[in-house]
Amino acid sequence: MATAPASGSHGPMVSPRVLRTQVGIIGAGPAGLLLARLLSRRGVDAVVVENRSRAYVEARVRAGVLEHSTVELLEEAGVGERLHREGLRHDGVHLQWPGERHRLDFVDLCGRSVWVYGQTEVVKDLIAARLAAGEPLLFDVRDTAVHDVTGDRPRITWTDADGTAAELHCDVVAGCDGFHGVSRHAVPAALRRTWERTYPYAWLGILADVAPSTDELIYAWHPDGFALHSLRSPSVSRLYVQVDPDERIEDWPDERIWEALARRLATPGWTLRTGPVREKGITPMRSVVTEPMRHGRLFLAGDSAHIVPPTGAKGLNLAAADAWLLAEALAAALVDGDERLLDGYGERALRRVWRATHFSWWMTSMLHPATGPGADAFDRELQLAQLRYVTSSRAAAASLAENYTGLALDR
Ligand code: RFL
Ligand code: PHB
Repeated sequence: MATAPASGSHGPMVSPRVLRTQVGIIGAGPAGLLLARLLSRRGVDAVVVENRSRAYVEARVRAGVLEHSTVELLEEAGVGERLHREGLRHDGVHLQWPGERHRLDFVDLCGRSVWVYGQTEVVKDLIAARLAAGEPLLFDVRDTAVHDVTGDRPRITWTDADGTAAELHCDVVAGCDGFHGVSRHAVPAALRRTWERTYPYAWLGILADVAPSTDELIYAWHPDGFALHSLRSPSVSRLYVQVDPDERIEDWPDERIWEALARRLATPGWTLRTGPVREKGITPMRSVVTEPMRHGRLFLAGDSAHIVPPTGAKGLNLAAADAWLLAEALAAALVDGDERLLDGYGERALRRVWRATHFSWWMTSMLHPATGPGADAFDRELQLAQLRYVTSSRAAAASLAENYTGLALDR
């Protein structure tokens, strides 16, 4: 079924442009773009509306680690080619604290790997594939709003970049508009339940034009605060340091960031290469889960329903898993007329979300010492005891490896 203007194109000036599709998707982040692609492969039409420009969403630096099953999903979506050419398979990570660096070998521990391939690249590939297929994807829309989701004919309205009002009639609305989007608020507050944990620290992240000083990620505990050495390519490094949540980026000139990284990542016989900083920013750390993920004919996916702190590298992967679950359920409902998967969507998605929420909280709690006058010596010793355990017990290491590389999608 082609997505086409339904009416209104010859109406008076005040008439909105009216469109019709099966699934109206709000947000062109990983969740919305992947959902659209998986639906298209299953013969279901969608229109994607995004309030930012294409250039903006393609440049927004965020996650970098893809679980095994996310890679498989991207292959299924027909965008695995560049990922396999330019992405870097990682078979393990390093965990360290002052004086000690230990490698966890994921392949040995659980038979799986992860891939380092930036979210920016995933998003670029998905956008290119959608546009090449001639499928609707509208950027720069304003005033997106969701209507009538508890009836049979939900709608999305917005204002196009040229100022034209537009209205999309659909069978189902997918709210993939991230944590600051509008979709979640279409679930009445009285029906919504939110679980939230705000952590007393943030990550200051940089993207630097310098060859990574490591082949695999290094997660470092240090009394000054956590540090992470990640990468994007053989010539681009991505690094983070724990800072107070109220720190201002202006107070962190590049030299100060490199000094903090060098001190926290220091290990005998190893040096940190430094280089020009291309991008830097501070990200607060929080866990949020909202329920329900379905309200009538509105379905939430990705950050619109849940946020995890980045320590477990789960945010993008959860968004991808939601997109898969929702695509399967929508195809069953809209192609085969079987609504059972759709009815179970929220429960299935939330089971995985809570597992990832626990893992992300656990990694975060193990690796971030309280700093400053309130620092608790007891907590620090517990963190170090946990790090020693996870790097010396095969059972503990295997548990970390299994969670980090990700559960199979149907679990
Ligand atoms: P996204 O990527 O936020 O995409 C949502 C899209 O919806 C658009 N949008 C709207 N469109 C139309 N109308 C509206 N009213 C709209 N409101 C919003 C937005 O412009 C955007 O394009 O959510 P999605 O698809 O669920 O994907 C989730 C991931 O992006 C996210 O989980 C991760 O990137 C989280 N995250 C990180 N995860 C990691 O695993 N490692 C990281 O290093 C990492 N860094 C980050 C992050 C998230 C950040 N946020 C949300 C501020 C750094 C940051 C800064
Ligand atoms: C990243 O490369 O941006 C990255 C890697 C691992 C994390 C978080 C972020 O846990």
